[in-house]
Amino acid sequence: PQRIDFHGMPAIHLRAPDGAEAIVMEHGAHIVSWKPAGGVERLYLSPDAVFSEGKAIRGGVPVIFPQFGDRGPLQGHGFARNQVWEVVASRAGEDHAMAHLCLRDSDASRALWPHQFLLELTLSISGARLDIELECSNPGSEPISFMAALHTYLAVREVEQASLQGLHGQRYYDAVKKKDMRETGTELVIEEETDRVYFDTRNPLLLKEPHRALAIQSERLPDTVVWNPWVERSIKFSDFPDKGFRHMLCVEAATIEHPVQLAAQHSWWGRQTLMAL
Ligand code: TA6
Repeated sequence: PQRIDFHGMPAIHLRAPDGAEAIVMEHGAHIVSWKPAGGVERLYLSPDAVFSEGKAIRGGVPVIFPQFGDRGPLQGHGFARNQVWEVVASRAGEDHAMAHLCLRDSDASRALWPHQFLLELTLSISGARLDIELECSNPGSEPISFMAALHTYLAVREVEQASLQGLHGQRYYDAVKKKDMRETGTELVIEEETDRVYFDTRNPLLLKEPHRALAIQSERLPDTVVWNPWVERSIKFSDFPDKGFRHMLCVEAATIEHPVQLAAQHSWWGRQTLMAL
């Protein structure tokens, strides 16, 4: 692993012996690039993303903690994505490369959220696979409660030619229509603004595109958010090109409906795995 400068900020470039690559930033423990072995970039990073202290990066894998969106009193999606994490370890093994970063409560975090915590992100790449594990420990003497998400922006060649399978029959909240719904289709094709939280999803998902696919699995992150801002929302983002929505789809592994209740001196973890097919 190599320390690099990525748009003016410190990052780690991981390279597995099989050629798989990823870049993770200290800012937010934000994964901004992943190329499976022998493959092309599979994460979407906005070409207009802003890299600046305290600001969220548009694209890659923002770590959402301790609040999802505006479902609470904190700033949108919490603060973990806007703070500088510490690199605990990074190494390449015989068949993989990994990095481990952590974020502890600080004066800045306690001013926003008055709790002790230790958040850890471990990413590991090997061949066609990316594993992202988020762990939270409660070193304090009081229970804590939080939501979390890996807000993964997947790269697609043309969103209307992509379909997401595995959500059939799932209950979801449609944040565009502001309604509780149930998925009736066997595959989801994005043809309009889409912002949904699917609850208690159990199946692996498959993002299919002409000539390629991506398997998406999660463990202990039971909800799945599917987001594409489409035409009008995209125009409102200054850090996102007007046509950027054509080349991304967020498929996020999250725990939103039932926030994690973490007793003092306990820890929790959740994981998202992507596998290029
Ligand atoms: O995960 C979907 C979502 O919550 C959307 O509602 C949308 O606003 C998006 O995340 C991006 O949020 P951000 O705070 O990064 O602009």
